[in-house]
Amino acid sequence: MRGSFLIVMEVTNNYIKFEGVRVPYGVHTVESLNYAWKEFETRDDDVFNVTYPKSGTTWLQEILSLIYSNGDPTPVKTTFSWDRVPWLEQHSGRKQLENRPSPRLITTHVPFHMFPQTFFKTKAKVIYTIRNPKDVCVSLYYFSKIAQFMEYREDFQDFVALFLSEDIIFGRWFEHVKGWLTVKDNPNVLILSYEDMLKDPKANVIKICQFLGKELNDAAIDSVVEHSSFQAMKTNPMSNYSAVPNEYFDKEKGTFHRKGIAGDHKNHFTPDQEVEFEKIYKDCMKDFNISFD
Ligand code: PPS
Repeated sequence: MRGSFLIVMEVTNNYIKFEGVRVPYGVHTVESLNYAWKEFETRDDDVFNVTYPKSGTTWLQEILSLIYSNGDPTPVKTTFSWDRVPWLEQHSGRKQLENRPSPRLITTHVPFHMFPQTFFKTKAKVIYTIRNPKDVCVSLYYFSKIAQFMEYREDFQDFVALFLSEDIIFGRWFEHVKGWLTVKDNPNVLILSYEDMLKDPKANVIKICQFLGKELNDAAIDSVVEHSSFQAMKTNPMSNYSAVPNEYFDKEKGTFHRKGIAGDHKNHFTPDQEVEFEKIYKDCMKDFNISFD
């Protein structure tokens, strides 16, 4: 049951269930989720980078930072991504965002129904990036190995079952994406595709600039593309999470920037799993016209 007056909340193991959505506890609290949803004061020039986990969040953090520095790489080389484009719903959100000068660049994984209520009364903008859910699942599987706050299932088959269940963090991919697609025609919402960004990063940077009303010259656009490339980000300690202590990310078990490609699911899903996943996908997404190469 959902509604603005009823918050269904429960804390078990390392997770909170808030408004029917499970999120890691500690980095998120009931207070921080409530702040994001009910108390956050959206400003007209706020820009939100919204994603389901593992869909291109960090990539967009880099692109937005670079667009707002007119292609100058200094900020991305000197300031951590989480300080440049802070997380709205995390416990640090209020402190990071409240007195921040405009324009604020803000990151969030919250589903549509937990997004700041004040957004809809403003001219603020949302960029929502979508990635093939099978690749999201693979990426999250490897991430759950390194992220100590996530439930890990060694067997990939078991992990797919978790991914398809309501116990997965931030809720199921299908509901998250469908929630955000309800506002796809809002002129203040831009929907991007991770796969399309891989195919043509420059065209996508130009699209983002146009959406944000940012006029960058060609050299600046090239600089945005160059400094937000997978290789540049993988080796940038300000963006690759290598500075996170081992108690949160066990770096012996992998790196945040893993492959950065489309189609890795083909190396992980068995033919039977593919068929099963496609069946669920078709059923859940039947009213939505999105497909992945
Ligand atoms: S998180 O934890 O939700 O913030 O993760 P997120 O940043 O959304 O997703 C991580 C995956 O995105 C890949 N990535 C990139 N791909 C292409 N280009 C760039 N610049 C880039 N930066 C990050 C990252 O490698 C993860 O995907 P996988 O498939 O695991 O490699």
